[in-house]
Amino acid sequence: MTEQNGYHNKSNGDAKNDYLFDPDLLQSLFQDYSLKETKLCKNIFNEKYLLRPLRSSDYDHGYIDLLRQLTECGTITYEGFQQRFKQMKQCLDTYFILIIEDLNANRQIVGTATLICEKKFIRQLAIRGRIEDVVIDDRCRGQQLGKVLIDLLTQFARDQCQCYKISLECKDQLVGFYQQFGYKHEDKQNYLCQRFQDSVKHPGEKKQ
Ligand code: 16G
Repeated sequence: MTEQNGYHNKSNGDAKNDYLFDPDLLQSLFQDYSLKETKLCKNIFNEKYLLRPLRSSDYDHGYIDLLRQLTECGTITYEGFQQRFKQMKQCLDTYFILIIEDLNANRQIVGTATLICEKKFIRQLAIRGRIEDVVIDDRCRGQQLGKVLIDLLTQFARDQCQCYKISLECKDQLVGFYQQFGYKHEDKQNYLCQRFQDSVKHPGEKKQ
C-alpha cells in the first residue's frame, strides 16, 4: 500500500491481519477512482478521512454506534463483536466492510457500507453481490462520503469479485440516491420479506 492512495492506515502500523479483508485489494480500485473523481477524493486525500476495511479494533471507534443510526443493534459486547468479526473473516471472499474514519475526530468511524458476495451454482457458479448496512454519520452528511463508498463497493463487486449482479434494499426516500450508481427496479421482480422478530434477538436467548 502506498501513502498517496489515501485509503490505508497511515500511522499506526497495525498488523495486516487485523483487517476483515486485505486492504491491498482496494489499491488499484482507489487509484482508478481518484483519477475519475478527483474533486470528490479531495476529502479523503487531504488527511481528513481515511477509507479502509473494518478492523477488529473498530469496536472502540464507534462502529456499532454508527450502525445504530441505521437500525436497532441491541447490546453488543466486545467479545460478541470479536466473535462475529472472526466468523465473517473465516468466510473467505464473502464479507467486505468498508469504513471511513475521521482522522481529526479521535479516529471515529463516520461511514460504512458492506458488500456480501454470495457463492452460487447457477449461471456457471456465479457470485451475487449484496450491498448492506450503508450509514454515514449525521454530522458528516453532504460531503459525498456515501457516494464514495457505494461507487467503490459497486466497482469492487464487479471487477474484483466478478459479481454477475448486485442488489440492495432501501427506504423509498433513498431510491434516487442509489439510482445514480446504476441500481434500478427490475421489471416484474419484487422484493418480499418475512420478519421473525420485531426487535433485536440477544445471543443465546430462547424463543418463549
Ligand atoms: C436498510 C439497509 C440494509 C439494512 C436494513 C436494516 C442499505 C442499502 N440497506 O434496508 O442493509 O440491513 O436497512 O433495517 O443500507 P432492519 O433492521 O429494519 O432490517
